[in-house]
Amino acid sequence: MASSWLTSALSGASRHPKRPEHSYSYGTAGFRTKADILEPVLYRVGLLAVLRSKAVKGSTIGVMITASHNPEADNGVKVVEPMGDMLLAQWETYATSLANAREDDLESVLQDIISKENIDMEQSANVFVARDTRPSSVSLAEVLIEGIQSLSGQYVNYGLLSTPQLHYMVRCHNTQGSYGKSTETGYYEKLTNAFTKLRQKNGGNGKGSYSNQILLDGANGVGALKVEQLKEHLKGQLDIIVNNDGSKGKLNEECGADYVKIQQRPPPEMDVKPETKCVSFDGDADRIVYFYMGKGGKFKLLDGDKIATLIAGYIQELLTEAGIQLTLGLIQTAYANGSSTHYATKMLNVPIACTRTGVKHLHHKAQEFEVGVYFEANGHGTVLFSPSVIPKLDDVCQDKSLSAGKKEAATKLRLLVDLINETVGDAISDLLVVETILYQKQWNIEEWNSSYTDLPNRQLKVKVKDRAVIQTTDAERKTTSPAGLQSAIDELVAQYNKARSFVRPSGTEDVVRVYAEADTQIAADELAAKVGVKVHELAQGVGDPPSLPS
Ligand code: G16
Repeated sequence: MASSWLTSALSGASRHPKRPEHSYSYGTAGFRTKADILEPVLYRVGLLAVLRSKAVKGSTIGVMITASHNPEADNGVKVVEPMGDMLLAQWETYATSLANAREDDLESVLQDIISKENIDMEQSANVFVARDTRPSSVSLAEVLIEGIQSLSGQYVNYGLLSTPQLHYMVRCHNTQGSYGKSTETGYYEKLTNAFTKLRQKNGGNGKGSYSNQILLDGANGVGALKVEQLKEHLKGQLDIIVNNDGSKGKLNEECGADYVKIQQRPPPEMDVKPETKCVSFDGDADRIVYFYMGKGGKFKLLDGDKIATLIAGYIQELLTEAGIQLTLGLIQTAYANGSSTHYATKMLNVPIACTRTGVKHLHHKAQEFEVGVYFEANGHGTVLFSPSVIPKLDDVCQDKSLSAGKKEAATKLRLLVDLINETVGDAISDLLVVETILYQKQWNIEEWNSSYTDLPNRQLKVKVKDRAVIQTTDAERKTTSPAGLQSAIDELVAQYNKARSFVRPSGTEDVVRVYAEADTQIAADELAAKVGVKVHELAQGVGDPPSLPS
């Protein structure tokens, strides 16, 4: 006779049947597809989250319902590990098997996970649930909860949160508050306390051209709502004006960090005056880019690479001032602008590592350093501090034999650790970190931008019949399939100066992404377009070949 948990799980699954024509994959950042085919996936992720919680002896697991930068009609789901990081690779495989299991195979897939992971089904389980502002997220959360309850899991539904806030809550809860209070207020308090103290320490002599005014593009998403709450805790230290706050426009439509980065222009809804410091979040507020309109109305983007080098440079300065030796590394992907890599290695002397796209890959690589700064060019990133760092900082802060300057630098670093959400890239935390550094340097956005000049670049999307035909190697910098594509890219790249180009299948959208950079914008655009046409030709393109944004 089937156990009661199994009967309950299977009967729930029959209420949310999976259609044979749909297949799902736990991709770059969880499951992500059209919202209207996600119901069976959400139910099964509910089951998975309970199993994962039981497998880690009842520690709390997080589940975030969001499709982040994707259009409003899409949705998705990401699972958060007990320390707030991303789901283990082995469990991604289980998630994909569960999501794709036929009704009559579900029992064996569940039993297989339970036996491989040696899960005690009597163990209690706890799941934190949150969602973004997509209309579909409400009903998908209900289905997820049904899945959790069918395996008798406990849950807390936080409703609307940014993705990084959920990651933070999960970690706080599992570490009994040593990382902070596992409430939304606790999150704002932790960040703004550290921000305020750093601002006091940094003094800000007011002699530079730093401005505390920020024009924010909230992508019509959850970040816009959360920034309004943040402002209450900041008590006027930053003057943030929120645009695209969700009151009229659609989520990520002609707005948001991805739009600004790919289109290389401000959202049309924003009235951007020259030199005004602007910031763009994505739909679930785990990405941030800065931008402004420079001289002659030229759009200037300060993306994840500029943020990463600013932060890495600041940490390095503080380490030097404090006389502390730690291994500091910067993790990037193939999308990192060649100038940023050059600046980090030659000017900052910070070693670089390159991984595949997906913050989960960067996060793991960053753990190899005592201080690992990781950012994707799209604005997704954070800093990780190894467990040995805080005691080292505390030793310097308390050592009476050391100079006041050294202790002060170590104290600032200690506060910076509290200002950073280490669990995952966090637009709100990253904003506060950037503003801290700019304030200390008394820089305006133009001064920050002048640290190095990006090589002109262009990204395009190509629709193909099956994007899985594109296979890559060398951290996605080269293709191994389809035959002839890499040699065609090499030949095209050779025709331009300082040029580089690569293509890869997206893990969040049904497209192939093309990246090109070169010494001029015209050359980068031309190269991207030519590579896009090659992809279209060799990988069974659908519709017209790609064209440049008008
Ligand atoms: C997600 C991932 C990022 C990745 C992005 C695009 O971001 O978390 O690491 O860079 O997708 O991935 P791809 O090029 O494979 O589509 P988000 O902000 O959408 O969750």
